[in-house]
Amino acid sequence: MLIFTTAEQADHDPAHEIFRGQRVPCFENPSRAAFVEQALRAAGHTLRRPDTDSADLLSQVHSPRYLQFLRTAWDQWLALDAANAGVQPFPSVWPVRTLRSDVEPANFIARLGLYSMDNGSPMVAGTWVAAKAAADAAASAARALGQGERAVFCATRPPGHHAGPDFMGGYCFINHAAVCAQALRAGGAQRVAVLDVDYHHGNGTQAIFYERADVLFVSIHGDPRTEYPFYLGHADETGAGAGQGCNLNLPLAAGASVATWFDALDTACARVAAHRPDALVVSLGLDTFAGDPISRFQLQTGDFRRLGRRLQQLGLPTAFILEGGYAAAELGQNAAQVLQGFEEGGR
Ligand code: OKP
Ligand code: ZN
Repeated sequence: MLIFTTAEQADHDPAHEIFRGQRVPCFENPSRAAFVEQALRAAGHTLRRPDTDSADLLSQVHSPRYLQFLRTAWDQWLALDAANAGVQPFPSVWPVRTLRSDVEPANFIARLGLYSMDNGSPMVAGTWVAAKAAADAAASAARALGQGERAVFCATRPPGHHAGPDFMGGYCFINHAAVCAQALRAGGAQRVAVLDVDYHHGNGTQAIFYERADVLFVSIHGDPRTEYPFYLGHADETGAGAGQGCNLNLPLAAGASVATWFDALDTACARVAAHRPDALVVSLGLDTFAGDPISRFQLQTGDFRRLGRRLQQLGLPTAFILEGGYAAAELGQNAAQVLQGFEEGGR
């Protein structure tokens, strides 16, 4: 399988995030990608760098003013005070119901809140460069599928599926799965399906494609009544306008069994197949692992091989985009299992 990794991922290395009101080390850190790269090399895979610029695609899934902010945010932060070089900015105020989001505040922290859904997306000097490189990998994956490659894996970070049209959130800045789906459409795919198997609902991807019939979004995740991102991901969200019926959420109770999860996967795969897509994008979160420190499903390492095999059975050109997975030391073997299952599925 073709695999893309980026050197720039290491530049996105925040020191801490806010967890239950305290500053704690970031769960989403460069070691995650390092463990994945190490395991994939050990399994005999060859890793490559992205070869496609995603610049034009970014403006097809994100708003111009959000991209402008993301690109320049760190410089804006430094312009306030040179000492900010060693300080992570966090939003503390958000334009919720009745407040205006059409006027950009002059205050940086207020602007950061305007473009954030939470205070859980720590930003540092290298954030834009790392996220953009991951988007380039997603664009490269779409191009490779267009050229006849059967499957591609983007072993990239930061993740992307919480990033919406004009906001960051949940460690995500650019929605790489959306970039990939959009690139596949631009490359001639009539219909695309995005299957999100991360523990957390991919609210950003859902929002980006909610009113479109050409991109189906299907997600299996912890029930948002108790799990992040809390405010989206319910079963009654089925799409709107032209996209009515092209969104399927399969929320499962936190703690759901492995059997329940694979039943949901069958339901998800049946919906994907019914869409008759020309290509599949998998938002591959590996935080469904039993050992994940911030999630509550129960998959074991061997179950990821079964996941890969099941996805291969769809018979579609497939781009895997790494999303979550915070048991860093086990992340590499879990990713390698998905790839192995996918590759042996055809034999
Ligand atoms: C990202 B992905 C709050 C800590 C919780 C939310 C989890 C984001 C998961 N400071 N953060 O879907 O794996
Ligand atoms: Zn997740």
